[in-house]
Amino acid sequence: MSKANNDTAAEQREKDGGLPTDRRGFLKLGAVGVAGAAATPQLSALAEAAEADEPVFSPRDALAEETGEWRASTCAGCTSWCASEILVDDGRALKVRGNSNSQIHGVANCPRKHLGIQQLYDPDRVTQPMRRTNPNKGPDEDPEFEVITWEEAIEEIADHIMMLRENQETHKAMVTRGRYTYLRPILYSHFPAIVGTPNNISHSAICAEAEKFGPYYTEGEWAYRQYDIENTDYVIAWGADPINSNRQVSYYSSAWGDMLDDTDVAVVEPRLSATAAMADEFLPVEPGEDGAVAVAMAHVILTEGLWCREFVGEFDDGENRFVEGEEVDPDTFEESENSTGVVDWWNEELKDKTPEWAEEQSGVPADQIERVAVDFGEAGPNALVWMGGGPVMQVRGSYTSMAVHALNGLVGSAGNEGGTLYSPPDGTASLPGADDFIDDVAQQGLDYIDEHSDEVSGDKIDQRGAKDQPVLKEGKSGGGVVTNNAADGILEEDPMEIKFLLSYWNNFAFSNPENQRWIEALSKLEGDEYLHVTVETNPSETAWFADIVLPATHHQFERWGQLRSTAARRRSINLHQPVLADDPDDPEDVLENGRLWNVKSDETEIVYMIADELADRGFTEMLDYCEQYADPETGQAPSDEYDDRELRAQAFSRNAIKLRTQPMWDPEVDHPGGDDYDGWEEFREAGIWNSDEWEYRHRWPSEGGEFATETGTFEFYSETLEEALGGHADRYDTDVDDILETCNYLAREDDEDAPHPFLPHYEEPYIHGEDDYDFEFVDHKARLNREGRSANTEWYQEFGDADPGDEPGVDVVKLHPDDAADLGIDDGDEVVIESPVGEIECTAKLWQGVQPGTVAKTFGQGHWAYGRTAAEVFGEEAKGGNNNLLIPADYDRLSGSSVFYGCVKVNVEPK
Ligand SMILES: Nc1nc2c(c(=O)[nH]1)N[C@H]1C(S)=C(S)[C@@H](COP(=O)(O)OP(=O)(O)OC[C@H]3O[C@@H](n4cnc5c(=O)[nH]c(N)nc54)[C@H](O)[C@@H]3O)O[C@H]1N2
Ligand SMILES: Nc1nc2c(c(=O)[nH]1)N[C@H]1C(S)=C(S)[C@@H](COP(=O)(O)OP(=O)(O)OC[C@H]3O[C@@H](n4cnc5c(=O)[nH]c(N)nc54)[C@H](O)[C@@H]3O)O[C@H]1N2
Ligand code: SF4
Ligand SMILES: [Mo]
Repeated sequence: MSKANNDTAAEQREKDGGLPTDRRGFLKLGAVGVAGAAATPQLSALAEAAEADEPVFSPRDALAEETGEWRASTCAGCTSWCASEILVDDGRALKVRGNSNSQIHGVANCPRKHLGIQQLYDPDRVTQPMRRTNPNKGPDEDPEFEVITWEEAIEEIADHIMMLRENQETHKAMVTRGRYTYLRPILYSHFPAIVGTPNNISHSAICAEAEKFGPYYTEGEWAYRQYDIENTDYVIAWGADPINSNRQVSYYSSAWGDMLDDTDVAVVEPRLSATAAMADEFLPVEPGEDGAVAVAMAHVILTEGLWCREFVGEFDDGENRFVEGEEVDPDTFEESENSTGVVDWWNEELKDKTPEWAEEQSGVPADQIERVAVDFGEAGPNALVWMGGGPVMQVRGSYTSMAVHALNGLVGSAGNEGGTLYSPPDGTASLPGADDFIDDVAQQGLDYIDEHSDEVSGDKIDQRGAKDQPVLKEGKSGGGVVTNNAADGILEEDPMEIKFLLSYWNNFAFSNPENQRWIEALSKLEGDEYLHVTVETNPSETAWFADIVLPATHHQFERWGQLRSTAARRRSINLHQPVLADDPDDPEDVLENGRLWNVKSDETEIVYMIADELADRGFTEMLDYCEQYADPETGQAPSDEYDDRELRAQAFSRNAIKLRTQPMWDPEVDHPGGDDYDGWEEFREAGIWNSDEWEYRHRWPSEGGEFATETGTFEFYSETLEEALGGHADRYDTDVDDILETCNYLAREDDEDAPHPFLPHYEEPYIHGEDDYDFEFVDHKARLNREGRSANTEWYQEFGDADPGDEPGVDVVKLHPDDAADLGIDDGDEVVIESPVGEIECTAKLWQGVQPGTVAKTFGQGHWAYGRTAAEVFGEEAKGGNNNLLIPADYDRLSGSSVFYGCVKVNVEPK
């Protein structure tokens, strides 16, 4: 049962009865299993059992009686990365739950976790390597994939890399990643470095970078927060829907109910979200106008005298001079050693930003802004703002990110009990690096940009660091990623042409705003000179354009890896394991029993196999790099253990995870405080390491700590941003105002009437189609979206009404009934939505939960590939509409983020 499929391609083809020639053949090939083309994998697997002499296994009985074994792994269905346990019996995954050893969420899990099993047994999974036979690429070009062996696939990849080396153009290679595990440096960083290309592009900028900008440029943390909801008295969920999406959903959705007993919740949202439906206050903000509400709340907190004296300071005589419209003399205020710049903030930005002013901008009633600010301020320091992507993944979102997050500073909840916390340290080990394995040819590729910096844009294929893409991650010009702009980089061949693309665990042809451009960019990689390899579980829209599709192990059930969770004041280190094998440490067992199909792990096994093939061609550096990964218990390198390449690759994978997590399990190696294990075996079985608890206020200078900012304090005036933006301006021999203008912000250093660029402030939103279209478009995540990966599961489709206002089985756009009446649209009508960049079709839903003048739509539907459940007709017709066809490719350029929210208007018409 559940054997790896080691048939040769020729045997496989014979079983398939020849090659598929129609576009559905792609799907059929992907799904072909051990027993041939007729049945789906589950069905064929069960049929095989029925023919055997052994008693037939009954999953139903096994489930009822829990006869199997609970084995630990990790769910990466979303960025919560929850530690999980899987009930496995006879090589079958039957059921999932949270990991009972987790001190964060225990056995609790979110509803999405269950969909993982449907992903594992998805009948449309890619089960073996495939090669494109149609030389032409395009949405209407059937790739006409044929099955090939791993051997053939890896040879073709190695040939292509050797060709780039021979032509001294290794910089024309590129790796993209979406989701990942912390074995990612191997494929994402070290592999490109050894090949010799700067081009590794992550999905982070279509994810949530702007959300890290505010925290970084106020308190020096480029990271997500955790929220001490057990000890807080007031939560403002700001464009975040924590019981539904965002992070640590398993934990928060189980802790939320208890919290509601004694904590007030306010939600700032343009639509009635799941969290808003249970909240004490719902502040219905006009999309994009969040900054106005944030600065007005800061204004109220100061005028009402509700700031935290211990964190912010006090007037020398104790009299509150934060009076509407009046400047404060800085000499009269003694700022605490914990913060800087509050008086500048008041004088330059806040003094006139009254709730009445904010009501005009945002539509949120002034008395509600005032009430929420007062209640929040009074609850401080046990009061927190939970900032999601909504208010910040916007054209001028970086500044809103600062303004919203600064509220946590004003009430002194930053790092404090009942406030916003970060992760305690975990001390995981760095993986062995690539530096010693970069030869001259590779170095030339890595130096390409430096040597051509006058002729090309930016530092990598996404043009990060170009004048119009400062992307100031962690203070550096070009320090972050501009994921979506890589499509333009490829199309413009700037900073270089791309001839080799390896994409893994992402679907950029679907998930990027204005994804039409990715379809163009991927179609451009056509012809013998080009090779696009993708490593996937499903025949996605991206795979449709690939030359080689490599079948990926499913992260939760079939591979080694590691992620981490951060909540309940702790951090945990969570293991992914090949749980279907009885002995995951044994590479033979993993290859034989640990996988459903002939699949391999992207970040480890595939790299090893390519390395081995390159060594056969005389380029040995990559294999030498891999062979550094000796098992820390036995000292054996992969090749000491096995001759067979696939077994060596699996040993490499196991060694990598043991090295990475060694501080967690090896009593001889220190960790910074948390669970102690006696050895690998004990840690592996537990599947998780829990850190000690976060120490409140340990970063406050008054407690002997330091924030990682220029001043070491929480900066209401960001000297850290002044330094970073100044650095980017110097790079282009210009001033900050020129950069801000180029990047479409309104702040200016030298203009008294403009907002100040180094203070958290309000900027009017930049909205595409503002004057020519009728409705603000509100995009949001579906409760059952596993990022972009659950669309081919039946439960995802059947339980579409898990989101307020949505319907099962159809993709709806939610319209206010008054707007619908004006348009002559009824519930259930088919409609066309048109934006300045594209149009989609879906079904109308009349709903009071959206404001007049706005329409809301969950992201996730609109697949025309991916599988037969996701698409209406695979390869031909989309099911519903992809929101990204409507959202323009635009950026919050200070953070590199693609914008999704408060950025576009659309028209809706009956079809
Ligand atoms: N269910 C589910 N959960 C997920 C994921 C998933 O796919 N599904 N993905 C995970 C990933 S990868 C990430 S990065 C995180 C992201 O987590 P979040 O950033 O919290 O993501 P969303 O749920 O999309 O939150 C955006 C919210 O902003 C609201 N919004 C839209 N426009 C505006 C606006 O102008 N102002 C304000 N204030 N709000 C606005 C939307 O209605 C929505 O509720 O979620 C993770 N969790
Ligand atoms: N309009 C709109 N667009 C969005 C969002 C939104 O809310 N609204 N959310 C954005 C966010 S926050 C994110 S993070 C991105 C995510 O977008 P991407 O980073 O592009 O990732 P997904 O679409 O989740 O990845 C899907 C691919 O992963 C493959 N896959 C699934 N499971 C596995 C596995 O276990 N291993 C491997 N190797 N492959 C696997 C599938 O074959 C599929 O091709 O989307 C962004 N796009
Ligand atoms: S919250 Fe996300 S990572 Fe956690 S169980 Fe749910 S889908 Fe998986
Ligand atoms: Mo994300």
